[in-house]
Amino acid sequence: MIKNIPVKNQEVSVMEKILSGVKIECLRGDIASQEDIEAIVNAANAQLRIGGGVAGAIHRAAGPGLEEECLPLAPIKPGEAVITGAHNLPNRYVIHCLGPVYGFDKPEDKLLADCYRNALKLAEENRIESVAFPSISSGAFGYPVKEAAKVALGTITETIPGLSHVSKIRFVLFSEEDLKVHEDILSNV
Ligand code: AR6
Repeated sequence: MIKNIPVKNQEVSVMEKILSGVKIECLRGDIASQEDIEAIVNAANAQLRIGGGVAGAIHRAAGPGLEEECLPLAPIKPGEAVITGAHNLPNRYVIHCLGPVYGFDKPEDKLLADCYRNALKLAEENRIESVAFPSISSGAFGYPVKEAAKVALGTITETIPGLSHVSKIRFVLFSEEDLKVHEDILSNV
């Protein structure tokens, strides 16, 4: 189902599907501007420092306190996730995941699936109700977006029957093409 929701006072078109009582949404936007979401997920680097892409957008919006909180938690390995506060972001938490570098960290599909599983595990442990993910690894880390989306949505579909706190999972895609890829896969789940 496609409907319009307000994000930052603008109407945004969002595809949604309910699976095992959990609402899964796909929309085009900026992960650092998801005001109605409790935890956003960072496509982090191993050192949990400000970087480019998602990590740059999140750290810039959060302010330097986020990097200070992150430093004692670093380094993390591909597939791992850690949780911090959200500082100046409009959310309560940031869950930082290190995705695999495509063609280098192997097996990349398992490591990418681990990111989604571990992020949702942390969300459950912290009684978080809504989580927004970017497309982890599909930028600087080179994972083809369609393959990454299959792993992401497949892992989430497998994981949601065991969730008791998370009731909304949002994919925030940066480009219209990436949004279409996710919508196509979600409509076939
Ligand atoms: N909101 C939503 N999606 C975004 C945003 C944004 N603000 N910015 C980029 N994307 P990437 P990775 C999309 O490179 O591949 C960093 O430098 C982007 O188009 O952020 O896991 C870190 O420091 C792509 O589809 O993450 C790491 O070193 C997706 O988000 C490294 O890059 C992921 O792109 C992590 O690489």
